Amino acid sequence: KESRAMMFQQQHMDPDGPSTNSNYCNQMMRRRLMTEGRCKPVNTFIHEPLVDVQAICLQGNTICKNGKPNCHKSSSSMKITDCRVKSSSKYPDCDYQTSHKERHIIVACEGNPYVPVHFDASV
Ligand code: PAP
Repeated sequence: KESRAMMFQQQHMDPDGPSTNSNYCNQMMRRRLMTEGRCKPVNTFIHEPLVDVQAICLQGNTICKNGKPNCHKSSSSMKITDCRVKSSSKYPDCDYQTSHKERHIIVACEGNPYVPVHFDASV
């Protein structure tokens, strides 16, 4: 089984992106294997260097949406792309709306080293 930290990178890291392309989410959600078995309803890609995203684990501590205390909010805003499945989307043809944004992000961190394992929110 892949580690949670590797899974976070597979699902959320795209430092060199995004291509200026309204098909970004359709391509990336498939390429990163989030359209296997079901269309993952929402997912965010982060377009910043991995080291900058890992550093969020040392930044402002905050409560996660599930009530756990291991979330951290980025002190800087970051380039992200939100992918949200369209209501008209029918598996296996997963069809996403692509929204490029610049926001502070909140991630959950775990382990030693203490690294991101879950994307909680953008604010
Ligand atoms: P996501 O990043 O797309 O939200 P999600 O599956 O919600 O992915 O979370 C990834 C992992 O972070 C989960 O572990 P699992 O893959 O073994 O199921 C989840 O349990 C874990 N995790 C750790 N801390 C938290 C937290 N505070 N809130 C949510 N998930 C957390």
